[in-house]
Parts: sequence; C-alpha cells; structure tokens
Amino acid sequence: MNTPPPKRLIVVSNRVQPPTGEGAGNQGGLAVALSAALRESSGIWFGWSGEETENFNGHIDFQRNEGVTTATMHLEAQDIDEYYNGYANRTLWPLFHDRIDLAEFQREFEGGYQRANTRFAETLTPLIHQDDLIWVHDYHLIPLGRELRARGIRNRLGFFLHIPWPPTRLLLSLPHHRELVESLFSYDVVGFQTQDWLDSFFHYAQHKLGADVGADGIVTHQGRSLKAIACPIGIDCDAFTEMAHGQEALDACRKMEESAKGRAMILGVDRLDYSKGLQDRFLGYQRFLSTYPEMQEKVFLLQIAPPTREDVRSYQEIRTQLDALSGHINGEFATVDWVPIRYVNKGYPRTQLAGIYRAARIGLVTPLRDGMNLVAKEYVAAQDPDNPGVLILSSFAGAARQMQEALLVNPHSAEDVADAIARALVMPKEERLERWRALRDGVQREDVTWWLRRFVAELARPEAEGEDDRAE
Ligand code: GDG
Repeated sequence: MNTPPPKRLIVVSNRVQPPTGEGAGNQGGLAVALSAALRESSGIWFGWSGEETENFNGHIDFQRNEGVTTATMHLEAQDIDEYYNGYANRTLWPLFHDRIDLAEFQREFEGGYQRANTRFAETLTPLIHQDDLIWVHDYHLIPLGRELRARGIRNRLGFFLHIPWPPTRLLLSLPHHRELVESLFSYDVVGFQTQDWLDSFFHYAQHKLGADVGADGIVTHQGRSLKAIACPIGIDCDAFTEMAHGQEALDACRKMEESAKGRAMILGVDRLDYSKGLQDRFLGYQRFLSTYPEMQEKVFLLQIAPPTREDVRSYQEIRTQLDALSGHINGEFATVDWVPIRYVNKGYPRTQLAGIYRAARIGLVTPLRDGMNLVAKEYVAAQDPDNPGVLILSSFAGAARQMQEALLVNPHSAEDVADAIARALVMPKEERLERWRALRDGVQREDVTWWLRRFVAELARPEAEGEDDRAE
C-alpha cells in the first residue's frame, strides 16, 4: 500500500528564514529542518517580511527558494513599534525570562500586538486549504490561533513556544494574562521546550483557569481541549559536525589556535541579550582569575555577542554595561601580551563559528533563563571526537534537562562558575571523553528532525479531542 503524501504544512512565524542559496552553512538548523519539511509537503512559510509599509493592505510577496515557498507581508511602523519592539520584546520576552523589572506594560503595546495578530490572520486565511496543518511559532503570535478560528478556520492548529513558560506568580503580573492564556485553547497542540515549562503551564491552567489537566496532557477548559506536550528542539547534529570538519571550519579553528598561543580558550556565543547572563558570566570569569591566579595568562575568554533588538532600550543598556565590565576586567588583569577577555560584538558565518567552537577547550553557556539554548548543542556537535572540550552549562537553560553530563552551574554564583572553569581545565581526558560521548549521543538522537517529526505527528493525529468545537 502506498503511504499517503504528507499533508501540506503551513509554518507561521514572526520572521521567515528561507534558504539563502549560499549553501547550508548560513542557515540555522531550525530553518534547515523547517525548510525540509516544507519542501516535502509543498508547504508555505508565512510571516512578516521585516519591512515597513505606509499603509497595511494585506499584500503578500511570494518567493520560491530551493523548493521552499515563502509568503511575507509588510507591517506599518506603528505595528513594528508596538507589536514587535513593544509587546513581544518589551513585555512578553522579559516577563517570560523572569525579568519583571524590565517588563513594560503599556496599553498601546497590547493593542499593537492584537492588531498585528489580526493582520497575520486576515492575510493568512485565504492561503489556507482544507487539509493543511498549521504550525504557529513563538510568543509573537499567541493569539493568532484564536484569530484564525474567528475567521472560520477549522484546520488542525499547532503552537510551539521557543521560550520558557513563566511561573504562575510571574504571569499574574501581566495585565489580561487570562485572556492571553485562554487564547491558547484555539490550538489543538501546544508544545513547550521542557517538562518544567509544561508543568508551569499546567499549574496556571489548573489553578487560575480551573481547567482539567489529564495525565495524557489533554487540558480542557470551557469545553475546549488542547494537547500540551514537552518537545525539546534540537540541532541538525550530523550536518553541524560535518561542517565543523569542513575546510572553512578547520581554517577558522587553526587561526584561533595560532592566535591563542597555547592558551586555553573559553568560549561564549550568544545574541547580546540580558537573558544570556553575560554580566554574571564575566563576573564568574573574573572570580576565576582572582581565585586561581596561577591560571592567569594561561587562558582567555572569547565572547562572541552579536547585537540584537537594538531599538529596545534595555538592550542598549546591557551593551553599555558589558563594554564597561569587560574593559574593567581587562584593565585589572591584562599584561602587555595577554588580554583576558576578547569581547566581540559581531556575528560570524556559521562555518567559521563551527571551527571556533572546535578550538575552544570550554564552551561556557550560562544563561539566567533560556527556553532551550542551541549553542550548547552546537558546541558538543563541533568537538574533536579524539580530544573534546568541556561544556559548562547553566542549570536554568532548558537544554540542561537533556544535557546532564555537562558541568551544570548556577549562573548567578560567581564562585560556582569560577570553580567549574577550574575543574574543566584540569579534567582528565578520560572523563572529558566519557561526558562528551554521552552528550553527543543525546544531541544526535534528539536532533531537529526528531523534534519536528514529533510535533508534526502530534499535530497530524486524525482524532482530536474537541474536534467539533473548533470554529468559534
Ligand atoms: C530562541 C530561544 C531556543 C549566535 N551568534 C552567532 C550565531 N548564533 C546562533 C547560534 C544559535 C543561535 O544563534 C542562538 O540560538 P539559541 O538557542 O542559543 O538562542 P535564541 O536566539 O535566544 O533562540 C532559545 C531557540 O529559540 C530555539 O528554539 O533554543 O532558548 O531563546 O544557533 O549558533 N550564528 C552565526 N554567527 C554568530 O555570530 N552564524
């Protein structure tokens, strides 16, 4: 018997990342995996173009790159300001990352978020065919499912949250939190990165909505049901490993090793974001240098931190603070021929990055809060199998759940970070190999394709609870 062709998949995210035509090296693992699934099902990737228009008119630009169709629309300046820079990145992002001190609650932001989600729904609705599977990504688009249902869409709808789900006590500080959470009940499947975030969602659903939470993850509220799952995202491990062994990566690796002059490299790679814990990381490294003075001049920290969200004030502030702190630490410890921190505010092509990961004795990944963290997985995938480095990982990253063989640290504790660095530097090769092999096996087994298949299989299940009450 022939297997039926996969149902057409429509992926919706704030921004789309089509294949660039410049080789797989420049596209992240998530984009590669989604592109493959879209290609296989002749699907569409729909989102904001990143461009501004004076008058929103629902115009869609279709493009086809390497077998992947993207459909994008422009937004008005006010939408970008209130929806993207506003509610998404100044309200939800800080709140969901435990930074209520940075969260801004403004009515205009909420209005802009709602308006942009309505625009997404209005523009997307005519593209939807009866049997399409629709998969919405991330915190920018939580209400989109409800908006699609209001327009009569009865398809299977899935939502995946890439960032943490906050504890109930934090979520309560969001004005209209109940409405936001209730809008998730328009989806059939809601995925979280880890069991911890899923448990927080269950807690809110049970205690604040009075929803019924079944052992199978089916959550029922006011006659509607969704299936909530923990489905950790992975990387394309084999492709990343291959890239790390390619010529460009080896060149980058050699160049790094030459410039290291025999010193051990500790590496951090993060978008310049307060959730990534860069300040605490620098303080932990400073503590390491002062607690283990014999290690001075034998190591250096390379921190790659390409700026993001530069229109948001808290991002401008963290940049200024990090400039000052790295300068201060360098001033305190540097010698005429040694700089303890190389702090670089620019991005590198993925092929070079893979080589830089490989040259690092320690991958230092210490976010204060992170939905998953793919850098930890990329670091592992890039290591030399005969002489791998050591991963130091924050226990507050979603990735820590799957990566127990890393040296897990409390990123808030400078002592903890300092001691882990010291331990990693003297770790016997046998222990390094044992830890790395276990980590690599996990990263390889639960890779991005595994993640995608698990979610889509759940979304494609023929029998859904609450099938009959989908359209509003
Ligand atoms: C969100 C969640 C979740 C970084 N610098 C360069 C560069 N990068 C790439 C890394 C990695 C990606 O950016 C960062 O991914 P993360 O997972 O670490 O973090 P977020 O951007 O915050 O992503 C996170 C993720 O969504 C997926 O669900 O894991 O928790 O916050 O791939 O390699 N890439 C290049 N040059 C750089 O300089 N080319």
